[in-house]
Amino acid sequence: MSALFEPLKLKGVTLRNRIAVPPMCQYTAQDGLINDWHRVHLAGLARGGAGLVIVEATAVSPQGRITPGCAGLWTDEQAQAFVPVVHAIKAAGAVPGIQIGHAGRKASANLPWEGDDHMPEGDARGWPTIAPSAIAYGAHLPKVPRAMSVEDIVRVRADFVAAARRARDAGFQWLELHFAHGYLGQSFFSVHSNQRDDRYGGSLENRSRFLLETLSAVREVWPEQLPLTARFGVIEYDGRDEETLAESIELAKGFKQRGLDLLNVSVGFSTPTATIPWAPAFLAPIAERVRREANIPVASAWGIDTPELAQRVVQDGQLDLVMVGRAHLADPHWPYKAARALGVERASWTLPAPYAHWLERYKVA
Ligand code: FNR
Ligand code: 531
Repeated sequence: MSALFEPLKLKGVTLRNRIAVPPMCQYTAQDGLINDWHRVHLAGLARGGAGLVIVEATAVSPQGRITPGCAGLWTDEQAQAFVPVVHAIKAAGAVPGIQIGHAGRKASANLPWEGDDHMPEGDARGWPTIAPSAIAYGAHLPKVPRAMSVEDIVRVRADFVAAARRARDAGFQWLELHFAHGYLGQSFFSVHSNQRDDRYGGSLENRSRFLLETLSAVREVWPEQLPLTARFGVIEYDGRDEETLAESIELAKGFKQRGLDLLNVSVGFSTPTATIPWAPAFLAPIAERVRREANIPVASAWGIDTPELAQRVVQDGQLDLVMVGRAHLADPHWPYKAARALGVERASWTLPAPYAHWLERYKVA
């Protein structure tokens, strides 16, 4: 049996295999409202056989979007627009997930193919940004954010809770808090971006506070039997990796104590001066260390795009769940082809019966 095609049971949800489509922004929403493209994009990916499809980073408030084209869950209308997406993903046999987040000091940016940079001051499409401290990310994101007051922190936490409620009511069965990639959650944890001198800054405990309080608040409204997860950057590649990893593992333990069911291990992306050692599955050994030391199920991504590599990282006990991103954009049938490449007898697990019957029976593919 192939480890990659073993089901994964987490709380009351069972994924048909260890392959997930990670959240991938489509930058095509209007005022946070998704449209037919999102439905085509996500249903198509779900039909390929993945066990889990996670909808892109969806903002908990207008100000929390990365770009004007990002999806949102701050209104009931926006939540309603996701219902057909949930149904389509389920109809394809995958579990519907969604990632909710706030972009913090990386918000108010152009679309990637229009510069991937902060919109200039005065540009009507942009908006003022907020963050733990009035420190800009730098490079292509030079805007200096306003330092958040405690009232701001309380409001944003409430926005996460409201978005989680909407995701629940829309029928999503997997929730991922976006605490990674230099956005608001990550920026509270990183000393690159958080130099507050109140209870939300300074010590590890204080820099963890926003993330732990937000997780606890969301846990109260997210159904106990549905997986509550978070994506978090455990390493920055900024020359202080050992210290950052040790702190991140302490945070992961705190996440677990407060009801996190799985950690999606990623990179911090808190500073433009990082030297990231890009390579296929470069994060898998890091994720394995978090999995072992924090004793929590982990997922991860980054260049895991061949069946053999995806199989290996699961078989070797590094990941419980593999996030296959760009390879899915290139080929929505990636899981089905992986099943055939790995000789998984019941490839039909990853295909709707009408497809499997004719493909398996007549071996046309
Ligand atoms: C991403 N990624 C991403 N990550 C995340 O946590 N939330 C998001 O909304 C997005 N959006 C996004 C859009 C696009 C177009 C790409 C290519 C990537 C990162 C993504 O989830 C994944 O971690 C990376 O792409 C690395 O995995 P692959 O692509 O090497 O398999
Ligand atoms: C990060 C990324 C870097 C390099 C290659 C692929 C992806 N992502 C982060 C995304 C936005 C797009 C870039 C989010 O987390 C929203």
